[in-house]
Amino acid sequence: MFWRRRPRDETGPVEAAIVIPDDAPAPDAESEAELAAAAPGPSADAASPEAELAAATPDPAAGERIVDGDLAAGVARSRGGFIARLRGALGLGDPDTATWEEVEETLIAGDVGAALAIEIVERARRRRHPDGPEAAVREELAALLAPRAATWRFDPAAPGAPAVVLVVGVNGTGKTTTIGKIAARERAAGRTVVLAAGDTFRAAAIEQLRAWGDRAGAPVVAHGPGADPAAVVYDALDAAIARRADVLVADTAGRLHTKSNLMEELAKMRRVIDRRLPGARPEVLFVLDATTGQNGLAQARAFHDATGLTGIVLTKLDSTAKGGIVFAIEHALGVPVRFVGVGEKVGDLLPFDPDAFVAALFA
Ligand SMILES: Nc1nc2c(ncn2[C@@H]2O[C@H](COP(=O)(O)OP(=O)(O)OP(=O)(O)O)[C@@H](O)[C@H]2O)c(=O)[nH]1
Ligand SMILES: [Mg+2]
Repeated sequence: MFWRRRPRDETGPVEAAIVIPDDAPAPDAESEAELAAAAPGPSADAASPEAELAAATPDPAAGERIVDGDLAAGVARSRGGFIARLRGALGLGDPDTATWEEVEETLIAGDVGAALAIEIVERARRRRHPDGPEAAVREELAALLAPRAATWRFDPAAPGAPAVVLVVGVNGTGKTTTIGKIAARERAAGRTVVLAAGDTFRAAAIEQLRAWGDRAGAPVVAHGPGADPAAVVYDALDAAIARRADVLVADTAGRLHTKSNLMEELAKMRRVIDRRLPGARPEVLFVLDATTGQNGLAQARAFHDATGLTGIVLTKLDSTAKGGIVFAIEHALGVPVRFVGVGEKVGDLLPFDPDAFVAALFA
């Protein structure tokens, strides 16, 4: 293994790239001995490259200032789409059966899902809300989203260890972009971040992550294309621990949920984390493209079964008029939506706030 330090850029933070050659040993999570053999060595003495990298860790206060994206603008299409139709139906006075049927159809068209739409309408009808039927539907929708602490952040995976975040999902949903945005957010909040280039299918995927890492001031641990992703995660974990990083975020290949071997690869990454940090509780974020519709639920269930999801990121909310998938996915999985993506800019990943979301939809 060798370490390469990028030259200091006068305008940006120090950027350190950790490069591991293609022929680096790949740990097989089945064997402790193999894992130990693949480890880059636990401690950093003063003269080691690890120590040099630690000294080069960017100033925690030097993270790029990011401007938060606009939630109201991000849900404008949904507000003008299925929510506008719903309000149009309910705004005509005392709703009759036909009106409630239209509300149900509108919710289904907005990707809330048929079973859930029927439940919402039944409950809203029964309520006879003093502020009218629209308020009843709005409150029923809001009630589907579990309350969460506004102060939520990634927890250390184990005491004294970095938070470990695995980002999973099918092709093109926005995983790598989301990781870049998360890295920038964490850095802007003064935390240090290491990224793991666990999508080894394409060289371009590694380069894409490096570009985000450079921008955020987060070193990227990468092996060559085709390398074992679990080995990349293992090395990245070691680097993050040695550097006392606050957060390690691992990219993974976009993969079809029907391919069980690929699911097994994700499970192997989890085993590697658990062996390196016994009892670790990694955050497993499932990235769902909001424009996918109800098919996204099947994807999410398959990933949940394989890896045990702990959070959901709903991307491209800005590109859909059917934001009802937010309600559907939380209800179906019992896993919280943690972030929503409302655009391609670095600040366009917003921590999910249910009340603000519902208010923006009905604004
Ligand atoms: N409009 C919009 N575009 C987004 C958002 N998030 C990601 N994208 C775009 O979606 C496209 C795919 O993003 P990637 O991050 O490469 O997706 P990925 O899941 O890593 O893709 P693979 O690695 O190929 O599986 C890019 O063009 C992103 O800019 C979002 O919230 N809104
Ligand atoms: Mg990617």
